[in-house]
Amino acid sequence: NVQVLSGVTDELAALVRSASRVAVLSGAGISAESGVPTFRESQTGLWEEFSAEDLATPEAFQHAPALVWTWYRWRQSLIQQVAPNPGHAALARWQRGMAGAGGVLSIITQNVDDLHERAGAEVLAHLHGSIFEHRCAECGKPAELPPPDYDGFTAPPEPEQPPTCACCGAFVRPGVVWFGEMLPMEAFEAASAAVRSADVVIVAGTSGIVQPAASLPLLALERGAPLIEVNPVESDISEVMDFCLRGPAGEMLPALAA
Ligand code: BJW
Ligand code: ZN
Repeated sequence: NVQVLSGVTDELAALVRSASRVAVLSGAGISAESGVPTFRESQTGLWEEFSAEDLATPEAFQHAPALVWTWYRWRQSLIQQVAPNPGHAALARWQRGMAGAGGVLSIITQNVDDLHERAGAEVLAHLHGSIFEHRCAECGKPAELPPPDYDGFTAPPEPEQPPTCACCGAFVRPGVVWFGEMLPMEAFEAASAAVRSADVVIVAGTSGIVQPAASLPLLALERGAPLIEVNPVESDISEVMDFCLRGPAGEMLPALAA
C-alpha cells in the first residue's frame, strides 16, 4: 500500500518533521535538473552508439581505454560547467538545520559528481566513488591530473589515451566503481548503518536498478522506518516505498525540507 502523491501532504510533512535521523539515498536524477544526463538516457557525440552500461565496465576500459577515458574526461568537464540545483541546496540546508537541532541527515549518493558538496552539504558515502579522483588501474597509486579543458556541452573531443602511472606505467583510471567491481567497503558500511538507524529514509532520483545500492533502503524495514521516494516516474523500488512523491527532486526536496 504505497501512497502515490503529487505533492507533500500535511501527514507526510509531520512525519518528516518528527524524525531526528534522516537518511537520503540519491541517484543521477537529483543532478538531472543541473544538466547532468542520467545513466539510462541516451548518449551524445562520440558515445552515441554506446550505453553507459557498455562504457562503465573494466572490460570496456581494457578493450577501448581511449574511448572510455575520454568519456570520463568529457563528463568531468560537463559536471564542472554546471551548478547544484534547488534539490541539492534543500538537502544542504536541511542537513545544517538537523545538525543544529541535535539530529542528523546523512547523504548517501550513488553519484560520482560533486554537486552535493558544492551545494554545501557533507556526503557520508559516495557509493560509486568520485569522477574527479584518479588512480593507477594496476597498482592503485593515486594520480593528480589537471582538470580537462573540453567543452562539456557541445564538443566531444577525439578519443585520447589515458595518462600512465608514474610507478608502473599502466593506465590511470577514474576513481569510480564499474560494474562487477566491489563498492568501497567503508562507504557501504557507513551507508548501511545510517539507513538502519534512520527514522525516515528518502530515496531521490534513482532507478533502483543497480545493486547493491538499490537494496540499501530495505535495511530501513528492520526498524519499520518509513520510506519516501522522490522521482517523476515509477522506479524498480517504488513498490517497497510508503510514499512516492511523483515529481522532480528540485521541487519535491525543497517542499519536504520546508
Ligand atoms: C529524476 C529526475 C528529477 C530523472 N528528479 N528524479 C543481480 C543482483 C545483484 C547484483 C547484480 C545483479 N546482476 C548484476 C549485478 C551486479 C551489478 C548490477 O547491479 N547490475 C544491474 C544492471 C543489474 N552491480 C555491480 O556490479 C556492483 N558491484 C557489485 O555488485 O559488486 C559485487 C560483485 C563483484 C564481482 C562480481 C559480482 C558482484 C557495482 C555497480 C557499479 C555501478 N556503477 C555505475 C557507474 C559509476 C561510474 C560512472 O559514473 O560512470 O554507477 S553504473 C550507474 O548506475 C552509476 C549510477 O550510480 C548507477 C545507478 O544509476 P541511477 O543513479 O539510479 O541513475 P539512472 O539513470 O538509472 O536513474 C535515474 C532516475 O532518476 C530515473 O528513475 C529517473 O526517473 C529519475 N529522474 N529526472 C528526480 N528531476
Ligand atoms: Zn601503477
